[in-house]
Amino acid sequence: VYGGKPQVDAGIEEQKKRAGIAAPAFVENGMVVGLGTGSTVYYTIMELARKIRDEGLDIVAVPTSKATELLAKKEGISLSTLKKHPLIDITIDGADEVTPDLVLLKGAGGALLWEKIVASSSRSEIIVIDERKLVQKLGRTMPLPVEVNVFAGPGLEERFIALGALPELRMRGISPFVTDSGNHIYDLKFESIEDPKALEKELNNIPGVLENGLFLDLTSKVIVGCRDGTRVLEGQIRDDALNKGE
Ligand code: A5P
Repeated sequence: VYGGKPQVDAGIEEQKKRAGIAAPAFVENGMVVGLGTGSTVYYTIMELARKIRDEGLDIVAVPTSKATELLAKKEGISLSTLKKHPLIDITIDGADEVTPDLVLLKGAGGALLWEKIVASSSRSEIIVIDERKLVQKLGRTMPLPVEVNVFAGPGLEERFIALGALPELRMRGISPFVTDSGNHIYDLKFESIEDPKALEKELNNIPGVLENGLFLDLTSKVIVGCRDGTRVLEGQIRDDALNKGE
């Protein structure tokens, strides 16, 4: 399945739905749940809302974007914040690319900063994707989003080029795209990302860069919606590290 070229066909929406609605099976009464952003997690949010209505599931949720906050509110999910709940039991989120060792590229939807903060505050991070998202190496099918402070300006482009990327300021119409925190996003096109760990550090060391879309060592499980059902890729359980405050 890995390495397949992205292709859009009638099966993709169903694959997203299969993955999205499978994830709430890991949610238990009384949990604090991080809610990701995107069209796959949409199905997760709808399924959680259904379980709250029909089965009396009792949770509070911390959203990773204003869009998710609005949807969750509309669906009657009780919301909270990291201020009130700094430790999240389980987060369910989407991704744009996933490698066999569960390293993620995220941020196509522009929510990477809050998503990464919530992921790093979660005991367990479950990723829901359709099978197009499985890749051998990151950066080949999607650019890497980097959230930057507006003040830093286009001077950052030279820094990104020095790292081997072709940077493009994300636009919405004729104006730069603005994130939920009021920042801009550069999409960095690489031929392929050979060393995500080094790149993540190098990018976040550039003054003005707030966060990038590489998610390392954060994923507990990936639920992949496939043509014939779902399959689960297992990662690491983060309970211990978080409990010890490491
Ligand atoms: C949002 O910024 C992203 O990280 C999303 O999680 C990602 O783009 C997945 O979205 P889809 O499920 O819509 O592909």
